[in-house]
Amino acid sequence: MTQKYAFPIGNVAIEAFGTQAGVYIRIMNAPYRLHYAPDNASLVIRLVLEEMGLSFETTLVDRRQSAQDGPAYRALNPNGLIPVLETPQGPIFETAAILLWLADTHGQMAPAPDSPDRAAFLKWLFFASNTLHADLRVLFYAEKYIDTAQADTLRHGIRPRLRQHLRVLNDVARSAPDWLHADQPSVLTYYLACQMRWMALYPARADRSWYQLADTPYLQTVLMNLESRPATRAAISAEGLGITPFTSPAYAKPPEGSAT
Ligand SMILES: N[C@@H](CCC(=O)N[C@@H](CS)C(=O)NCC(=O)O)C(=O)O
Repeated sequence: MTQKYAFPIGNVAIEAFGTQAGVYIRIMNAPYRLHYAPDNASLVIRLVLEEMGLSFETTLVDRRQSAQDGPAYRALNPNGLIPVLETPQGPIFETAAILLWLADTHGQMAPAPDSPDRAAFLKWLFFASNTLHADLRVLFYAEKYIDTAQADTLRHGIRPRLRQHLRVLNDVARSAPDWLHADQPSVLTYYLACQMRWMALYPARADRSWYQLADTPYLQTVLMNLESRPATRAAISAEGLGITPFTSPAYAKPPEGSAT
């Protein structure tokens, strides 16, 4: 018989299947369900699930209908942001939290908690999330942070910060730690690769000449190597990303849904 997985719905922990009244349970055929929109932050999670060889289902969040703002999605993530990964421990949101949880749960793609490399890995994972990704959101969604008339000024101001973040990360890649190495991907590698892809593409009608992959040659090598991996090929096919999604990205032509 095919294995079934019991999922709590909402941010509720359960001790054992069926033991608590009032907890809604969804029965699924895979241990994970990724709520995704093409070429959104959910792409990082898809790549990592594929790279770890984990079985998962997907549910499209229809951005054309602003489904991320609707009550069903907000029950999973009250912040209305993509992605969410439903797990047997409940839904997880925040990209870096999902990545760290997957790495620790499956003992893959990150230094283990007792590894001497753990501290260095964690500080750069958090930098990628708290600083790089947060600044990228200012670039992509400037109108959420300031009056529309000033949005371009804000975008102009954030670009030098992003370039500086990339310079620093390129220096880390030059020292080639196991968790940012061209030969073997970590969760952080895929997170950075996706963020660099988005810098090259979004926002669609803004100046993007400030971003040149060749300015960060050590990161460029890391990204190039990711493109030949089966996990990347699977994501290309699922989300219509084109053949060089990290080093020479094109807008997604997804089989379902839309990026914005
Ligand atoms: N801090 C969040 C950011 C996620 C995020 O920015 N998601 C975007 C898609 S790539 C989103 O949901 N945008 C819709 C919105 O801001 O309304 C995370 O790391 O998961």
